[in-house]
Amino acid sequence: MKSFHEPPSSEITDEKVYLQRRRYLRWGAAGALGLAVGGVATLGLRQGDEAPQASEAHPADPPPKRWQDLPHSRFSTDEALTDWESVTGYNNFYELGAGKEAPARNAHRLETDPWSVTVDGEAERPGKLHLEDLLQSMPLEERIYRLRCVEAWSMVIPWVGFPLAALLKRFRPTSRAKYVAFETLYDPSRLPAQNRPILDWPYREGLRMDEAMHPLTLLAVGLYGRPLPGQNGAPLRLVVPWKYGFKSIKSIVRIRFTETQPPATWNQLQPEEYGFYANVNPAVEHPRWSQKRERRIGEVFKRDTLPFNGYAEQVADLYKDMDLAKQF
Ligand SMILES: Nc1nc2c(c(=O)[nH]1)N[C@H]1C(S)=C(S)[C@@H](COP(=O)(O)O)O[C@H]1N2
Ligand SMILES: [Mo]
Repeated sequence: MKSFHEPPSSEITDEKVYLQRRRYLRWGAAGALGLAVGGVATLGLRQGDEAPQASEAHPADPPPKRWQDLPHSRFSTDEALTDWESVTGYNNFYELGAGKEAPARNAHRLETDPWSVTVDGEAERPGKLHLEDLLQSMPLEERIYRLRCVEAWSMVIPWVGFPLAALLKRFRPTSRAKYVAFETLYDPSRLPAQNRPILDWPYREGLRMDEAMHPLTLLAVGLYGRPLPGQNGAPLRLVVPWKYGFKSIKSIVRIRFTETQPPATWNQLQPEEYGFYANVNPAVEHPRWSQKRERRIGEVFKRDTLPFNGYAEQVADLYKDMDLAKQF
């Protein structure tokens, strides 16, 4: 078994290249940086990319009875689903280790019972919600969405969840609430890679209020009709299908209404590469790899990337007053 602390170079992901580069810079070995970045860029399909491994994580809990006949959302795509093994075996969840297979391997560490979410900030009725109450009271449905990672791969995932708006309304955001901030659990005993300064923990993300209230914005509690596996962000994660995957923050414990734009982890680390908005956009080049095309996991040939990941008709209006090449 590979040591979780030292992923082999074949598992080094594109997002991770940046982190490595930072480490090199900190050590003053700027020369190695060119090698690391250039090396990966020329490899094309890398080993860790090619054949997602079957998930070694504990099988997800059986679905609760009342999940058996969930309504199917009209917002679903009818594209072919990415298989369960890839959806649960090829992940980005740095708190459970870098490398696509590490999260599944380490997911058993992420104990999620009990779990609660604190909702506060600019709201008339701030409060704390226990996961069980949330699952009982929210209108669960199945929704099939495309997920597009900034690393230029994509999947089609059948989520179980409910619109974020349905939850947010319960807390009565005030007129000062212009943004919504999200935080992942901080607990190195359950998310062991938080013992290392890979990112500025806890992972944070944010949306503008209108984005958060948009009917496409989902809080997912399951996939493939089962509770979310740890590696996919159990027990509760955001899904914003028209944005790059890093906006879809996992294992949420806190939601906060704010007046100003909240800090977001990748955006703070490297704003030229990871915008706050991060709308999928084939016309905005990422400094390290093109966003024009993508590889759908399980397919051989690349496909064209669509503006807003194919959800332009529903969301383009949200940005009509913005220059998306500048405010990316
Ligand atoms: N807390 C947290 N959330 C996260 C990440 C992470 O490392 N930590 N990775 C993001 C990235 S880069 C992507 S592409 C998606 C991947 O979701 P999936 O593994 O369920 O496909 O989760 C996002 N949410
Ligand atoms: Mo990603």
